[in-house]
Amino acid sequence: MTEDAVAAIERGLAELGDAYRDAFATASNEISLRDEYAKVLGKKQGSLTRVMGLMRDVPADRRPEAGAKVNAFKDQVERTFEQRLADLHRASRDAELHARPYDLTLPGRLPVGRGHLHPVLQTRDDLLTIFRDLGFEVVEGPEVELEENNFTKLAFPPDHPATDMQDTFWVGVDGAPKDARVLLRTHTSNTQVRVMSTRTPPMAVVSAGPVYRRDDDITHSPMFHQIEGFLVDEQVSMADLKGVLAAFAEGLYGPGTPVRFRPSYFPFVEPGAEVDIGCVFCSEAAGTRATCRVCKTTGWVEVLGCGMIHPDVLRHCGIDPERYRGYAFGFGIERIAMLRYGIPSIKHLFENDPRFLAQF
Ligand code: FA5
Repeated sequence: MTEDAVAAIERGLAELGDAYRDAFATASNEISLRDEYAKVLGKKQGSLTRVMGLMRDVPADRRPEAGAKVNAFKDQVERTFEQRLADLHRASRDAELHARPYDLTLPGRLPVGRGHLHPVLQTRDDLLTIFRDLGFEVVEGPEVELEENNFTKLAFPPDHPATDMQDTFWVGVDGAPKDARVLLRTHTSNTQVRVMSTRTPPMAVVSAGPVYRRDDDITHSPMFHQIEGFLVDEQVSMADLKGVLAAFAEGLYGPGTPVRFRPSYFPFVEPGAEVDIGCVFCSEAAGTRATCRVCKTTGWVEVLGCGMIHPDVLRHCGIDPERYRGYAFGFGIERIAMLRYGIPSIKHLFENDPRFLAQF
């Protein structure tokens, strides 16, 4: 029986002979080569695998001799396979290199949809254009800011609720020196401070960009965009501010758009006001006012905060309040975009759903 096992192995190897060489050589691609290889060395059905299975019956003292024969045969098969595989790879690479080249300048066969700016950025650009046309210079400010430029120089008292951990995103405050604490700016008024601290009047500047607050509901988002504008000169009054904001409302919503100022409080302006514009979604004449959800039937929608820059703020920025005065205003771009396009929730603007964004 044991002699038979060795003999059977030898007979098996002899029968296999070198037929595999022809089979490998005639395989014309990698898939058929691998099929041929599996016929010889496949785990279950391979012809050589079956012969190798006979090793189980070879007695220990004859195993080295029988094993050497089997392994030598197997090595030959594997070497031949690897060699052929390398030849096939080289041949297909050569074919690729010598094929007719692709013309990369040809137009694509499928039309590619064109993208466009996000509605918030479209609105931002339109607003900046209005102010640029009114003579304002556009300036950028940082989103990560010192507490000093975001709050202190704007005359926020240290215990103002806006400076709270619950309202503002502070950055690495632990261990920071008290006068160098860093935060994500809560409004674009930081740019007002930066520009006023480095230039001498006159100046008329607008700045737009993202701001951050711990806010989250249907009209409030933790990240939103603001535009800040301000002007400092020797002869400046609320009347100038009113004229600029009326021009802005007309630029945005058309001639004759009504504007109304309501007294309001911001620590960095005196006097301060909030500005409402006439609701563009309803009208008394058309009988739609009584049900308007946008203006809550009042006929007015609040869009921004503004006022005459507080003398303390001018002083903090190195500007003499005896000689100069200024006005400033700031508003949320999302709010304007929502009114402009009739978007009922601020969330739509940040979900990035292409079905929504494609409408603008
Ligand atoms: C300010 O941020 C002042 N810096 C504006 C200002 C500038 C006043 C210069 C005076 C002089 P307020 O916190 O009200 O003010 O924000 C201004 C506008 O930002 C609001 O009218 C609203 O439209 C928008 N806004 C505020 N919080 C959010 C929020 N979480 N999500 C979206 N929009 C917001």
